[in-house]
Amino acid sequence: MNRPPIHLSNDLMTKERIEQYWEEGYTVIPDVFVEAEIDQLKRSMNQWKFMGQMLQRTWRKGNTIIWVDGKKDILNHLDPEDAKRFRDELATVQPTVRGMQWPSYHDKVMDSVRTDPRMLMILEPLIGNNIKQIINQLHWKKPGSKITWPLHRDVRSRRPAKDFLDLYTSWVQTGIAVDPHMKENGAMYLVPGSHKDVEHDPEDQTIWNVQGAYQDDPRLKPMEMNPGDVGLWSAYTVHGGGFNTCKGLDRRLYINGFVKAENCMRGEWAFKEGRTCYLHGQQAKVQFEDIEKIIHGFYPADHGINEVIRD
Ligand SMILES: O=C(O)CCC(=O)C(=O)O
Repeated sequence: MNRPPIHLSNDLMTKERIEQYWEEGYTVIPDVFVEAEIDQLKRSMNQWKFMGQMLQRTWRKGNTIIWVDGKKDILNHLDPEDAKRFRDELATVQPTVRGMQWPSYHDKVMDSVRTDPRMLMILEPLIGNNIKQIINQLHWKKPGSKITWPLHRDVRSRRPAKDFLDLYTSWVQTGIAVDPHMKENGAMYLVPGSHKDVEHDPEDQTIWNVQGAYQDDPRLKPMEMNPGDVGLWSAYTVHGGGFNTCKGLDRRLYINGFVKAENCMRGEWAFKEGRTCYLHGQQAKVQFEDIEKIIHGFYPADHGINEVIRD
């Protein structure tokens, strides 16, 4: 399988981690962000969650969207077997803030973390130093909620495929653990080596949603992390999120998806020749196709728009 040579390792992205990323489809870099930074992220995430709670339903302005799931949405986002299991339990569920995209246009803490020089140290050995970003995303998993992400490959969300050249070697997804990221509070699970199980054909929809095919795979394991650790996975690595069965501990994750700029026709700049690019001015086309037409904030459902969750 095609991959760049290992020549730029550093103390965060060691040779072993670069090797693990390409061989197993993931790696975890411990202790990238320190407690003070994680506290700032927690505060920001709490504010965005309160905003979602006030909005009560999924709301969008430009690339920024807050996903608030009602009962029907929660059921739709579950694996069909789980949807059957939880139907009664969900009868009285309140709207639940599941996630958000592009807080960084409006949040200095989020914008600084996505473009932090440590992120470049992690990314550069994999995709170079001219980097754009497609995913800037927050995930919450409220204790006891039925929020989950059935097993899938992120290639499903890199649309249209023609705008992403050589996706496998050009794309890296990163997740910063904000809370302890453990099995009990709904850690992301992944299947090491699953990026090598299939041809890298972005149009092959049979490899996108694979809960049934992989839920009993002996390789499946939680990507356990401490707050401040950064996990990486590829567009073809099977992964998804478990349930948060804790009573009190949330599971907050800050996800940033980066792409080699020359191989992508979309996205916001993160690093240009190694220099940080903060968000500024008009928003770029990322995943919202009407970015140039609709500039005001709106509830998509009121306009008959069914917002598909991207990852
Ligand atoms: O938040 C999680 O647990 C899962 C996230 C995920 O599967 C994704 O972003 O693709």
